[in-house]
Amino acid sequence: MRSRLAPVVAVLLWCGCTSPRTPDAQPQPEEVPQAEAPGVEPQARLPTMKDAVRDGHDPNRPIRVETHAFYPDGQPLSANRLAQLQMDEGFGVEVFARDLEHARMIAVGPDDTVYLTRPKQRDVIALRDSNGDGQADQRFTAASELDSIHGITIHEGRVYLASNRYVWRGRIEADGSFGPLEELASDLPDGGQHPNRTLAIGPDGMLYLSVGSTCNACPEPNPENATLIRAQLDMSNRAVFAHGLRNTVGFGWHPDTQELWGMDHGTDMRGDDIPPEELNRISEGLHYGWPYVYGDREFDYVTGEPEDTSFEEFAAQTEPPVLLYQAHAAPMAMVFYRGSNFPASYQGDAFMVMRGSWNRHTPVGYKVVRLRFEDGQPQGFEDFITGFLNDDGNVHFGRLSGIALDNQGRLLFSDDENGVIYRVGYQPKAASN
Ligand SMILES: [Ca+2]
Ligand SMILES: [Ca+2]
Repeated sequence: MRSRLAPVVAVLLWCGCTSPRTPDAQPQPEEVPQAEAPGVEPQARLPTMKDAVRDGHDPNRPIRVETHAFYPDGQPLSANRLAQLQMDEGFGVEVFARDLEHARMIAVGPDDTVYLTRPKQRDVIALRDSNGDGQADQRFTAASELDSIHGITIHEGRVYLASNRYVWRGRIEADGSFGPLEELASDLPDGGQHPNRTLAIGPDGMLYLSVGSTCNACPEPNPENATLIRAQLDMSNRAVFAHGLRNTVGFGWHPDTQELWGMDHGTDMRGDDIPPEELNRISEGLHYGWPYVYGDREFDYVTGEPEDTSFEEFAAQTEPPVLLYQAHAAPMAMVFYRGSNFPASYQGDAFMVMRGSWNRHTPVGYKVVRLRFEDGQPQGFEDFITGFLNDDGNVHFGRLSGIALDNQGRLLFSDDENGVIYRVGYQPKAASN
């Protein structure tokens, strides 16, 4: 048995005072450590988180953490900005719908109706392009008065919706509207810092629900927080499928292997490059490390050791990620490509949107990323659509959150700040735009 005699004290240096990037908002402060505790060594002699990880630091001694908050200035969408977007040869991006306000998760119905959840508007709206010109020209409300509505998926003619505490299911009628919503669960654990649930139906016909952590980094009293839950489609036999996932918003099954892959959001306030975002192969019963270890089972000295064990013993029981991605990029929804529009080399790759950093000196993310797979194994990430963030990193016009495929194999993705859904298609003869 080991106990934390002296919790690690991290000295937080806000570089707003020494850098041109002035924080315009404070991060969630609940675990932000006190500036200096009595007896703490001078800052200059404290190891950084990186030093501590490298050198095998005593977990009871303090370390120094330098962290930044910087929010690029959000700009509206314009024709000029749209023309700045860069993507692979042969692809084109267009605005499918705009003025959507809090545009979060997307699902596409069998008749190509695009459904969009809007947590701040507490609704799900339906969008249709009836004349095939690439822009939605019909819009109606499919569901309303759903507090913190976020997750959406469609399976065998039914829509499944998730909010902070609830899961609902409803039939999709012939006109695209939702029939009465049946309440399948009303007792999901409180979301706290991460109330934005996502859900999907697996190849095993089971419902998978991501339940994020209530906090940035803390032991979770409710065993369902910071997990992926699995249940029958009516939410019976609900059980934790995987543990130690801080907030895996985007997850999905590779179409060939049926393996489950997800991107987990790393903890904030550990520095510009710690911890990396993680691509995990998610298997039943495994623990993925949060809040005590991150990346390749590195020890999080700011969180400190678990109450009842050591870092070493804890880490040995966790599953490391398969690939890492730049810290703070903020991976959101992901989708595996299984459509007919993109070239064959894209089949079985995953696309995901990176909403973009706030907890970093130089912003990262703000783009659509392709994750290449070969023989079912992930090979690496590459940019797919960039240009939402300018070269100086001080202006953006998109914080991307949802992504889905339509029935023609085109990619749809949403920006929840400007309220836009973009549509990406492949047309080799029109590559000049
Ligand atoms: Ca249209
Ligand atoms: Ca992990």
